[in-house]
Amino acid sequence: MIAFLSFAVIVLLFTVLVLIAKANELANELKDGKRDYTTQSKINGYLLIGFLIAMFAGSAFAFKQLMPVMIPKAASIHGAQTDYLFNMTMVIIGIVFVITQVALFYFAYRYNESRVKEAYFYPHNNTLEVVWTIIPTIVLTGLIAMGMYEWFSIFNRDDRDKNELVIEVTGKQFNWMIRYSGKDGKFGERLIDTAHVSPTNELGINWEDPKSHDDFLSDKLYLVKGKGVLMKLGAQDVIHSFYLPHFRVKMDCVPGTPTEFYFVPTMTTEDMRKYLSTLPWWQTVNPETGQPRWQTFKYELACAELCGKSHFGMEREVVVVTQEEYDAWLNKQTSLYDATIKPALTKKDEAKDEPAVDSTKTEIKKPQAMLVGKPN
Ligand SMILES: [Cu+2]
Repeated sequence: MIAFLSFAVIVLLFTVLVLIAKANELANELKDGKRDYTTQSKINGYLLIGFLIAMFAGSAFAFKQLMPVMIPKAASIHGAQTDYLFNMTMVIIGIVFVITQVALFYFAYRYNESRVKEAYFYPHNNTLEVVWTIIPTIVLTGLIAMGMYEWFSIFNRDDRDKNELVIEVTGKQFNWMIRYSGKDGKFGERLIDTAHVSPTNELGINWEDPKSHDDFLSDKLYLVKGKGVLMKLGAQDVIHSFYLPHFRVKMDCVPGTPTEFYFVPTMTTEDMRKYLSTLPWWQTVNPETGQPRWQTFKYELACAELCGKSHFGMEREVVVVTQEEYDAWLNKQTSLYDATIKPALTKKDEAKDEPAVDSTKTEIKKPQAMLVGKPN
């Protein structure tokens, strides 16, 4: 409400100012009998130059202030190439932007009416037309070609690590379900039907499939440095977007349409912290933790699709470790089947009179922490 009222006040003030200026103009016209734009043109000319200077000074200031807090260098192989493309595009369009804006504002100032300088009338020049059509065409085609080459190399299946790690991530309002295939490296079957999907088995895992017995859910996304990882992505309700900013990974998670993204992390969380400890902003103390910022740095997984009211809470920590650390972590995980289904089956078996258990319909409480992430 306050925002709306503030906006209304600004609009009304602006309208009043415009009307006063208009009335003033009409009064002058009535007094002199003719319109005189000279003074207005002079003021406008200086305002335009002022705006040009303020725009570039403001941009330079914003760059200086914000560059140190921007996301650090890419922690994946393709990410470095993506950054290179991004920076090159920024430099090229930046140069064009500066030249065109300076020319636009300077000419508006230089040829304003008060200076009584008549602009040279130059309606057409074929050579000029050809030059300023061909040069941007070549540059843009080059940029698009490089972008396409990069896109196809990211999605090229032949270049992939043969021992890639496969992780299944399913987005839902408002959480991520991260499933690992366990020690056998194979995911248990999922059956998306009313017999299998239930509040206690949201992914619809078929417990009769032995491959599902070592699958586990993790509240953090564990990755291995230097090892290719294939993210198998999906969504349960609306479109979400799997976003790993530090790895330059972003892919939509679409209900009913599986998507995937393959990449290779190049820095462990510790490597990144070590790198950040060399940068001035990251050395400053975070008042919330009392520690230098680099010490508490964490990679993150976020949802980049505005998917509902708690969209902001769809955040998970990403941990990149070495293969040995990953193996140790893997050994500590308890499979979903062992943690929830097996104890229930044993319990039912003990009560001999009970009818046989249909494991797919068994209603068992899962540890809440495994499914419900706490928004940080
Ligand atoms: Cu989302």
